[in-house]
Amino acid sequence: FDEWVRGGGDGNSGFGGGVIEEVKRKAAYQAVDHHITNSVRLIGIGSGSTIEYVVERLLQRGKEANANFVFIPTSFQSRHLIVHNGLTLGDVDQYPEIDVTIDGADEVDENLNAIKGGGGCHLREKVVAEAAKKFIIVADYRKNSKTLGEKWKQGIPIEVISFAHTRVIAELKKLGCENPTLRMAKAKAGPVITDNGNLVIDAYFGLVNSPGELLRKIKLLTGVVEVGLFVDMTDVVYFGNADGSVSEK
Ligand code: ABF
Repeated sequence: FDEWVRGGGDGNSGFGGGVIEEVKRKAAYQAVDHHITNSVRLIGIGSGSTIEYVVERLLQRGKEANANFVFIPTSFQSRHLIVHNGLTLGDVDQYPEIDVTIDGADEVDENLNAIKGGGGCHLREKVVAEAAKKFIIVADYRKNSKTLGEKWKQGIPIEVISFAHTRVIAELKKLGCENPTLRMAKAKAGPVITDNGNLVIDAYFGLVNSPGELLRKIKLLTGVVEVGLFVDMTDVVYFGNADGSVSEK
């Protein structure tokens, strides 16, 4: 993998050694082993660092075994991962209905609702997740919580058009978010720009007891393109636990 792909997409963790990486790898491998079988053909590939282990597992099967699959990306990073590793690239325009999508997450609650978009890719991730008959999340134990907002304190990622970002920030305050923040690039030279040419606001609402309700309110704000709340979408989550085991939720 190129170095930028290793760290790319997630913005919160890197590709390397250590317990976290090991359990991310185990969760990803299990998801692949259980769901990428000969009965599927069209596969959505999410973004972030855990997804790299999904691709790693697929590559272990060899070229021939992957020849019948078509992979649909959810971001620039994910597209690069598919192409760079010689997998067959598809497009959601070609395949608006796909078999299975595997993606990472920033936090998952007890009802399998998720916060996504720490890497700024949640718009395309949601399109490809919705296109799939089965949507699977792979993550490590740090993302496993009872209620959203318990562990992911950076806020709910909200993709907005540039023209409306100050207006949306004002409206998010009215909805109860104290400090909605325009996401800046690491070098602080300017804002993060998504694959779609938009901006991202991170809005922390504390514990989110009704994610569906909050999603609807934010989505109705003019200028909002997509919200990183994935509600009632996930079929199964594979968590890599601190003790090295993998649990299905
Ligand atoms: C994507 O990458 C995102 O929706 C989420 O923000 C992030 C998770 O990354 P990682 O697997 O690196 O924790 O799935």
